[in-house]
Order: sequence, then structure tokens, then C-alpha cells
Amino acid sequence: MGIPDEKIHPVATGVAIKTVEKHQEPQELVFYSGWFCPFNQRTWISLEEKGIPYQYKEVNPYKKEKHFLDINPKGLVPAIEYRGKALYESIILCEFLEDAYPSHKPHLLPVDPFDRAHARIWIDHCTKTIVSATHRLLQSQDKESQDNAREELYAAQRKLAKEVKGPYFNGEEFGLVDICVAPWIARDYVVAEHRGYKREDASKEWKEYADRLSQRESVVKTMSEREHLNVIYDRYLRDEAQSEAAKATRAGREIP
Ligand code: GSH
Repeated sequence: MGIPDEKIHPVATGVAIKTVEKHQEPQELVFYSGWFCPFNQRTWISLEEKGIPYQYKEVNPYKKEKHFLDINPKGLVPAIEYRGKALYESIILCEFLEDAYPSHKPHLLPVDPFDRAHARIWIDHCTKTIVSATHRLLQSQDKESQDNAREELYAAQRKLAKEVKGPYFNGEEFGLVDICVAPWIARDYVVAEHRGYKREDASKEWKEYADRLSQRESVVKTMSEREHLNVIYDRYLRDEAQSEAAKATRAGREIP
């Protein structure tokens, strides 16, 4: 008998299933994807943005099936197989795509070494502060903890918005900082509906940036229907989710 999180809808839906259908042919790059996962969406957005040929394979990471553990021993999506060799971890995968397909645009990281390092500081900020505060806000059950988490989230978003050159983090070219945060923006309707969150309460600049990212074509075409996402988020909102990220948040640990 497995955990309830295993019973997620088996496939992508809505606009995302159309994207999946276009990527069924065998390719040297196989993308092991969980349609629902925001970390996964980072890699999926990068593949779509850069127009890299890939074969999409759906995985339910909660089942921890042997074939998938052989690809990613952590048992988490996203993962890829490139020319038969496996890699995992969303940001590492995005950086790999940049390195392995250097002529494919947009360039996810700036060329200038200082700008590249600066972008990495804010990539780290996205995961360590925005993603973790979002999880605390989703999973907190009492008003005081929710209020604190919402304020932490606003502060983290405000800080990032101040660094955005515009229209994207690094200027004209959509890049890895944008990609790292976009999946959580695309899902912020959950905290808006259930936790009193409003984009404009972070800052005017954040709202403009968030509105822009949520409308980006690669973000839209990798999002499934809310109806199926909501089943998953309802478990987070009741603090019953058993994902590694949910367990870490509950225990006050960093998200793995
Ligand atoms: N640090 C990982 C990354 O950035 O790739 C996190 C990936 C992750 O947590 N993926 C989730 C997963 O596979 C789905 S959103 N969960 C399965 C589990 O928690 O057992």
C-alpha cells in the first residue's frame, strides 16, 4: 500500500498535454517528468524555450519504481537521460541544457562572469527563500504562522523584484532566474485563494514581473489544468502531503 500522494492524476492535462503529445518520438534526450511538479517545470520550460528535441516520459515519483530510482536515486522529478546517461536536480539540468546546447537561444545565463555569478545568487534566493516561504504559507495551519510566512514571502519577492533589470531578470533575454521562480508564480493562485496572498502586496514591481512571467508562452504551455493540481494542493493546505518537500517543511528543514 502506497502513500495517498501516489494517487495523482496520471498524465498532464489542458495545454500541457498538447506539449507532451508533440514530444513522443525517441530522442537522444529523454525528459522524465512529473506534470504537476514546479521543480520539474523549470527543466520543461528550459527545454521548450531553447527548442531542444526531447522525448517526454511521465513518471509518478511517489511510486519510487526501480526503473526511475536507477535514473535518479533520490526518486525525484525532474530527471533526464542524455545519450543513455542520467542526470537530475532541476537547476543542474537547466545549466546542463545551457552547456550542452550552447547555440540554442535564449541563453539561460549571461556570458559575463560577474553577471553569471550574480544570477546564481538570485537563483539560490528563489529556492531558499521564495520556494520555502511558499511551502510554509501553504502548510501552516494557524493564522499567526500563516501571517508570518506570507510576510516572509512578500519580503523575498520584493527583494528579487528590485534586482530585475526588466522586462526579465537579466534584461531583454528571458533566463534562468526567471525560469527558477516562474513555476511558483504560475501556482500562486492557490495561496491567493486560501491564504490571503496578493501579488501587489509584495510590491508593484513584483506584480508586474509576476504577471509577465505567468504569461510567458513556455510557462503557459507547460501548465496542466487547475482541477487536477488542486487535488495535490488540497493535501498541502491540510498539511497532509507526504512529499519530501512537505516533510522537510513540516520538520523545519531546508527543502531537498
Ligand atoms: N531539488 C529537487 C529539484 O530541484 O529537482 C526537488 C525535486 C522535487 O522535490 N520533486 C518532487 C518529487 O519528485 C515533485 S514536485 N517528489 C517525490 C517525493 O517527494 O517523494
